[in-house]
Amino acid sequence: MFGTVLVANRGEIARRVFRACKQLGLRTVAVYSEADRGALHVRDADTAVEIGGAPPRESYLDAERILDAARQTRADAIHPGYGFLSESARFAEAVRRAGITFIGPRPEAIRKMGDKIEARRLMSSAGVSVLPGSFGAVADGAGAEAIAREVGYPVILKAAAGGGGIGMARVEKASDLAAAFAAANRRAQAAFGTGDLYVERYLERPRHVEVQVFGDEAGAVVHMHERECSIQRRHQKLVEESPAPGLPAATKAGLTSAAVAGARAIGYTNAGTMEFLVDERGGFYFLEMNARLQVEHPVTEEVTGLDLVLAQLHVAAGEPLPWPQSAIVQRRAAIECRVYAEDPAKGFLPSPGTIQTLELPSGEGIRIESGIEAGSTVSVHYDPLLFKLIAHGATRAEAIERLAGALDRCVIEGVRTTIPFLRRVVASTEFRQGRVHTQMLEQGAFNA
Ligand code: MV4
Repeated sequence: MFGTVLVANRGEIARRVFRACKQLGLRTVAVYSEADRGALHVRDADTAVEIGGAPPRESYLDAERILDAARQTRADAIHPGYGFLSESARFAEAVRRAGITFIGPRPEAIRKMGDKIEARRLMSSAGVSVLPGSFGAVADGAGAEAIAREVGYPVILKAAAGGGGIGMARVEKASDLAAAFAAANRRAQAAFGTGDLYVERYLERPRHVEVQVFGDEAGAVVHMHERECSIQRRHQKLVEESPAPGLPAATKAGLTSAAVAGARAIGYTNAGTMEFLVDERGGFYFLEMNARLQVEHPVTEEVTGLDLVLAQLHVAAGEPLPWPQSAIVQRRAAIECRVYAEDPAKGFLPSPGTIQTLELPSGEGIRIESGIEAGSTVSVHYDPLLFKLIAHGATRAEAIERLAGALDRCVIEGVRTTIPFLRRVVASTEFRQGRVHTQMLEQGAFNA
């Protein structure tokens, strides 16, 4: 095991990783921007290095400054958290070249999964079902039209370098394709520096279900069951849970075995997530793979009783996965709510400012992952996630009951938060019946 771990991140995830490091007796290094001088994650670490200005480009996205901090503090390993540089193959490669362990997948795996066309092709070759569509970049509107004629309308144009919903366009009919292609191509070029697009048959009102996978350097790959993540707004997840309510047993079995087959096919190591769309009949289709630890990993931890971050540290140090598949069991139900500094009454407008009052719930079945305290400032420069509230129970009903109680006990003054919205979700009949899909917010399911 390495001696010193630097976390190239901030907020709750930096603190989560430090906690795991401390359990193993590892020395911890924080990096922080000017805006984060007083931040909790800085105080959690044994050593902290200021790396630059508040804008992420000048600090948390600056690979050179982070590597300098790692060399200066003699860090043996870097954990990237999520977001920022976590899925940068170039960063993972630079870390490796500096003789430092990257706590995550190999750069090659990050690169392959970052190219959504390549990911789709590799997963399809591995026997994982994908939606009908193109298996390469389409050259122009006419190329897209030829594919769409085969698979049927509506179709969706997606950016090869996209993911997370950026640069997608739904197209209803052939006469709209040329213009939609030009617009999506231009947007992808501007956002990613490459305009490559591919085409898929569009699936209406799907559920988003993902499978946590884990690989070690000896080639073992296991899954840690699924998470239902359909309650999203503009591709930002708001509520995640496991088990996925009402998922047919055959779908569940198909998803998990596809996820493992897909991860094995690319020699995947460390924590990753295979995302799928699930249709009303239980059919499932590979969407993309996230080559990182995800925000919602605590849901899986509460359900299985495993510690994913500890596992990441062990596996990155070259140790085998400690659990055979048979030891990874969904024993409980867990639900996570993401509390953001956003005003749901104003279209989820960001609400930066200073936290004046902060009272967070605790108790049986309640877990909080927080990056803030009273007096913290919520900067416009970063993701406005304040904390995650995770409830678990023996059953989904028990988890919901605990979650509803915990949401009612949260007191936050100084910024607006998504809590009023989350309370409505948890109180709703649709949610309580487990009848969720990705278009619920657009359809106004949880409006006040
Ligand atoms: C789709 C789709 C329907 N059909 N692909 C959105 C994010 C990106 N990862 C893929 N996304 C979608 N791809 C086909 N062929 C609908 C979505 C989608 C979505 C997916 C998951 C969760 C929420 C979503 C919200 C809107 C659209």
